Amino acid sequence: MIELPFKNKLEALKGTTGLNISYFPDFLSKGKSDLLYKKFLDNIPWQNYKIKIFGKTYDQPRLTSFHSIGNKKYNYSQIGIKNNIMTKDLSSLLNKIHDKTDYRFNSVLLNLYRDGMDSNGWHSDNETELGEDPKIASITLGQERFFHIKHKKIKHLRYKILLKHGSLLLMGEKSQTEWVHQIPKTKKKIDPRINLTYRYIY
Ligand SMILES: O=C(O)CCC(=O)C(=O)O
Repeated sequence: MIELPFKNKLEALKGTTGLNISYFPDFLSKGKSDLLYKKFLDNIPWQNYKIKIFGKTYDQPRLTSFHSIGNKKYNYSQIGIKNNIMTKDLSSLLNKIHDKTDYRFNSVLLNLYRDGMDSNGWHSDNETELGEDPKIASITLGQERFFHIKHKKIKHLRYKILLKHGSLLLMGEKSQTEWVHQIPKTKKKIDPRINLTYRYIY
């Protein structure tokens, strides 16, 4: 697996791999990132949803919370996720993302990875309500963790990026239709990480 950014030239990869992502390591200042991390840790209504795999029920290996403008329904992983309001902090991050890209978003799914055993398995964000070619804006706060991305069909196209505190990762065209991503577990003793994935729900 090749670690990105590869000499900081993510753009150069587009032509060869078709991987349409952009990474902004310093999207938020250290002060703002520290503040939001603490606020979200204390105030987001984190919930541990259950998932069914082959008929058996398990706790999801992370806590989550979904927020949207205008009470959008999201059938995320079929876990019956509750809709919460878009708070001031979540909206101001949304505006900051909109300043950086032409992609548009109206909702956000937050994940709290409590330790290295919390994770997010290989998947793409491709629920019907996200439309035909979903784009995702992903902000990391707290512990840096590796993000893996691999092509669904071309085996050697596998990359990883260490997502920094205060960073933004934009996943563009075809990133969900042709690629899958994950946050793997780690045995290292690590701090919690909060991730916000902004999405557009139709
Ligand atoms: O935590 C991350 O960076 C990725 C989150 C993710 O893949 C998801 O919520 O679908």
